[in-house]
Amino acid sequence: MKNPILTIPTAPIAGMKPGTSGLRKKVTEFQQPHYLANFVQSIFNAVRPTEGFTGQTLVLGGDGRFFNLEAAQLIIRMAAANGFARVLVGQGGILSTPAASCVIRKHQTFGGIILSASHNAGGPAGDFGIKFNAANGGPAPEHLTEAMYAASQVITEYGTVDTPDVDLHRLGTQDVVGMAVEVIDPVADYAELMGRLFDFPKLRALFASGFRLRFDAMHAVTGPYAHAIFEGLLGAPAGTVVNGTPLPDFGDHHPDPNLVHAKALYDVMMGADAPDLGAASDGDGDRNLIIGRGLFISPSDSLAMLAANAHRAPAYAQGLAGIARSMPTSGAADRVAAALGVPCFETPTGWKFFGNLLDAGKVTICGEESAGTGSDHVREKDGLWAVLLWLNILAERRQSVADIAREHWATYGRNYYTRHDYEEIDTAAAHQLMAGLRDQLPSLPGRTVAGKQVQLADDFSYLDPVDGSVSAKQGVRVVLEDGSRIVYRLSGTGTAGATLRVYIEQFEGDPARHDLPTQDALAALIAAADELARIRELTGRTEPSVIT
Ligand code: G16
Repeated sequence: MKNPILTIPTAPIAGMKPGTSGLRKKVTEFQQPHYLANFVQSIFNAVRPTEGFTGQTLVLGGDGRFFNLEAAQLIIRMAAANGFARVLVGQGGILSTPAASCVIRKHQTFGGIILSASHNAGGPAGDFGIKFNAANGGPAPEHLTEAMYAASQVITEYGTVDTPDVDLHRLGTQDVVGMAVEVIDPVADYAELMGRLFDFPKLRALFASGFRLRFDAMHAVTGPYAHAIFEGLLGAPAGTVVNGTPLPDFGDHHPDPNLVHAKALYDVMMGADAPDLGAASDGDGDRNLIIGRGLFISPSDSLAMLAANAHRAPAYAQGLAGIARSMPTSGAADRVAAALGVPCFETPTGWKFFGNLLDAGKVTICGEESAGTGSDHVREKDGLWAVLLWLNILAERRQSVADIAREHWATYGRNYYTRHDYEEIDTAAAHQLMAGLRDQLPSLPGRTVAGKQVQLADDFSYLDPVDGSVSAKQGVRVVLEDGSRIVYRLSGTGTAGATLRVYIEQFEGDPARHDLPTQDALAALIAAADELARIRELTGRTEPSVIT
C-alpha cells in the first residue's frame, strides 16, 4: 500500500513573525504556495516535545471567515503527519477564541490552533490569521512565538498526508491515517461553563420580566453561541441576537465592536425606545462592546465596573485575587483594586501577558482598553462572558446601566478616556514618529504639557513577576503631575501599513464634572498629543480614522 504520509520540500518565506495575537496577513498571502503549511509546520516544530506528539490531542477551530475551511483541512492533514493522536475540531470549522480556550482546558489537550484575524475584515480580499494556544488555553507566550518565527526561517520540509477531506459538518469521529478527528458541537462545552459561572435562573427571570437586550454578533462567530445562550438557555425573545449568522465576509463589514463599525447598535441604544443593554462582539468572539440605554461604557470603565460588582455573580462571590490591565488601559480598575485591597497589575498590550498571572492565581479579572475583558475561567478574553457578567450584575442590582455607571464614578471618580487610531498610515512615517518621541523622552520630565508638568516619560518595559521575563519597548508614556497620561504605540495586529494608537486619559474626582462629553473633557490633552508627536505633520492626517 502507498505510504499516505508525505514529506514536502519547502524553503523559508519571509515575514512570518507573529504580532500582538498570532500571524495575521492578507488572505492572498496565506493562499501563496506553501505559505500556510510552512507556518503550521513552524508551529509544530517550535512546540514539539522531545517525545513528539504521540498520544496528544490538538484543538482546532476558527471564526468562520473566508479560507477557514481550507485551512482547517490542511491543518488536520499536517497534524496526522506530525503524529498527533486526535484532533477536536468545531463543527463547520467553527470555534470562538474563548470557546477554543475552554475546550483546550476542559479536555486537557496539548493545545490548539485558532484560525482568526479577529476584528479585521474578511472575505477573499480581507485578512486571515492563525494562532497557537498552549495547554493552559492561553495564547502562546513570547518565547514560543519567537521560536515559531525562528523555525519559519530555517524550514526545509513539512509533513502532510494524502487523504480526502474530512466531513467537518458531521458530528462524531472520523479517521485520518490512524489519527482520530472528532467533530464537536462548538457551543456545548462553552455554554456549560457559562452556566456554572452565572446565575442562569436569575437571568431567565430577568428576561421573563421584560428586560431587553440587543446583541449584535456582526455576522461573526458569536452568532451560534449568542442564539443558544441568550435566546435558548435564558429565554430572551427571538430577535435579541442580530446579525447572528456567521458569514465568510462578515456581510462585508469589519466585525469590530467599536463606535464606528457597530454604529447601527449605538444608534439604536441612543434612540427613544432603546433596549436596556446593547452589546456586540468581534470576529472571533473575544471582544465586547457594552452600551447602556443612552450611555456608552468605555472598555476601561467596563473593566472597572465589572471588577467592582463581580461578587454579585456566583463564580466571583468569594471576591477577586487581583486585577490586571494592559498599560494603555485607563487607571479606573486600579481604583477599584485599591478599594478592594487587592493588587492591580499593569502588563503590555496582548492577552498573552495575562496568562502567567492567571495561572499563578495572582489575578481573577483582566481587561484591556481594546474591548477585551475576561477572567480565570479561560485564558482568553471573552466577549459573551462580559455580557453575561453585566447581565448578572443588572439582574442583582435592578438598576440601569447608566445609573450603575454614575454611581461608580461618584464612588471612585471618573477616568475620562479616549483612544485615537490612525489606521494604514505610511510605515516609515509611523516609525519616524515613534523614534521622534523616544528621542524626546529624556528632556520631557519637568516640561509643561497641556498646562501641567510632565512627571514621567518612558518607553514601557514589563518585568513578568512570575517568570522574570522582560518585554521592552511596549509603548511611549507621557505622564503628567496630576496622573493624566498620553500613551503612543504602534498596533501589532494590522496587515496594511502601520496603525498609530494614541491613548489619552485624565482623572476627574468632582461628580459635578462627570457628565462632560469625553472629547471635550480631554481636549487640551488631545491637542498636546498631536503637538508632541507631530502627528498631522508626519502622517498627513488631520483626524483619526477611529475614535473610541
Ligand atoms: C489582540 C490582542 C489584545 C490587544 C489587541 C490590540 O486582540 O489579543 O491583547 O489589545 O489585539 O492590539 P494592537 O493594539 O496591537 O492592535 P484581538 O481581539 O485582535 O485578538
